[in-house]
Amino acid sequence: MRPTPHPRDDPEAFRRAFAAEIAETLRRTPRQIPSKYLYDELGSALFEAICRLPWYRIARAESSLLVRHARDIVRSLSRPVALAELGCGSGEKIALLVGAAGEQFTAVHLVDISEAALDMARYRLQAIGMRAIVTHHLAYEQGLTRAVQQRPRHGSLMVLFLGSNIGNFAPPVAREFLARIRRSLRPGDALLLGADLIKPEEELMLAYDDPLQVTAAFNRNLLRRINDELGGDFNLEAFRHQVRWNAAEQRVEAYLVSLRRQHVVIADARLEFDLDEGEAIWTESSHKYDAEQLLREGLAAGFSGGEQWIDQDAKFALTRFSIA
Ligand code: AVJ
Repeated sequence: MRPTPHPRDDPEAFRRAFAAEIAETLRRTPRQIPSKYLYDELGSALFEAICRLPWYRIARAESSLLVRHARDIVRSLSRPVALAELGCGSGEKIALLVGAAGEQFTAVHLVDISEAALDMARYRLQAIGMRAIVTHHLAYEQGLTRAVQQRPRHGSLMVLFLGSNIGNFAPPVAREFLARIRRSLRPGDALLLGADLIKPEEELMLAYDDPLQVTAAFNRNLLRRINDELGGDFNLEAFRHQVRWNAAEQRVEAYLVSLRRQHVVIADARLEFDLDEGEAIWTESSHKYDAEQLLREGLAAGFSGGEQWIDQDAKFALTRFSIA
C-alpha cells in the first residue's frame, strides 16, 4: 500500500491521495471507505471518547494489564531496554508501562501519523522523568525502520503494537505486518501485541454500536470529512450506522447504510453515484482473535515464542513475542 501523505506535511498531496483512493473504493461492490480516514481531528477526539465508554473495554482492559504485569513484561529482556511504540497516540499506555516497570529504559521511540499525538506523548513521558524520547512523525512501517536505525547499539528493543490496532488489518496483511516487525528485530528483542479476543456477539454489538451513539458519530464523521475536505454532498441524516458480526471472518464490520435512494456527488474526487435504499458503504473491520491463534500467528511470523497476559472478563490479550 502506498503511504498517504500527512495533511500537515503536504495538504494538497494528502487531498489528492484521499480523493483518488475513495474514488476507487467507493466504486467497489460493496462500496467502501478506508477506515484510516476515520482519524481526522474530530474523529480522533470521538475515538478517545469511545475509549471511555463502558461498553468499549479494549483501552481500559489493556491499560490495567500493562500496569499489573509491567515487571513480568520486561523481565526477560536483555538490559538495557529500548521501547518503540507504533501508533502511540497520546502516549497514555507507554507511559503506564514505563511508570509501572520501575526501571530506566534507555530510549523510547514514538511513532504516529499525528503530530499533536506525538507532542502529547512526549510531554507525558517527560513528566514521569523519561529523557531519551525520539519521535517519528511517520506511518508504522517507516517509523519502525527509523526507530531500528537509531536503536542503541547494546541491549534489546521491544516494539509495542497496542490497542488491537492489528484488528483493522485483514489477516494476511496482519501476518505480513508481524513478519515485517520480526525481520527488523534481532535475538533478544520482543514485540508486545495487544489484541481483542472473540467474545459473545451481544458484547461486540454494544462495543461497536453503543447506546450513546458515539461510535455512530465516529463512523458518520467520515462522510462529514469527505463533504468538508473533498466537496462531497453526503446528507448525514440519510445514513445510519450499522454493525455486523461476521463469524466466518471473525470480524466486526461497520457500515453506513443509506436510508433512502439518493444521489451523491463528490466534486474533488470527480465521482457521482446513486445509492439504493438500504445500500451499505463498508467503513471498518475489526478482526477478533483467539488467544492460541495469536500465539500461532507469532510463530508463523518467525518469532520463537510468546507469553500472554489475558483479561478473561473483557476478553483481551497482551502477548509478548520473543526472539531466541
Ligand atoms: C482503534 C482500530 C482498535 O477496531 O476497536 C472503535 C477502532 N472502531 N470503535 C477498533 C474503533 C469503532 C478500534 N481500533
